[in-house]
Amino acid sequence: MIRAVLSIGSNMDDRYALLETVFEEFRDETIAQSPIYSTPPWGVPDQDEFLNAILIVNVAQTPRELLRRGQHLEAAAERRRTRKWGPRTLDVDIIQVIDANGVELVSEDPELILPHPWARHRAFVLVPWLAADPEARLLGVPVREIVEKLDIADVEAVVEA
Ligand code: PH2
Ligand code: MG
Ligand code: MG
Repeated sequence: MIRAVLSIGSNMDDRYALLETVFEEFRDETIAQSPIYSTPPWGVPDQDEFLNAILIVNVAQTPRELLRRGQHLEAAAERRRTRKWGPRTLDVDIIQVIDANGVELVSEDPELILPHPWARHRAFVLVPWLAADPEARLLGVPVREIVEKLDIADVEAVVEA
């Protein structure tokens, strides 16, 4: 059994319905879920606002199997990979994995880098994560402390939808 933190996002088509496909897929394995947030596009600014949320799941799978499940949902959403950090119908990212012994996994595997290399910079991940788990830690550091060091404008721009 692993515990994984999933960040989900959408800025195309019926965003709520697309996020709902992920909530539905993991309904029986979800241990915590954030509200849905409206977030300004990060990285590539000239695109529509995103909806983002965090889901914390317990799954009897390997991280790779979990990755495939997320990719399957992205494919079902007819995700097209056009531009890095560009518009997408659905993105399911694995932010962190904790193994059965409570140890946070660290991986340099280019297909699944853990923890997610950009997570610490992204208010659209960290703010929902704190809402789902106020005690969350990333590589031992309280997520609350990481958020305090982000640009306050970026943090305040992440608002419940
Ligand atoms: N995802 C990206 C790039 N930029 N910005 C927001 N607000 N939300 C996202 O989910 C997002 C993004 C690439 O995965
Ligand atoms: Mg992503
Ligand atoms: Mg992704």
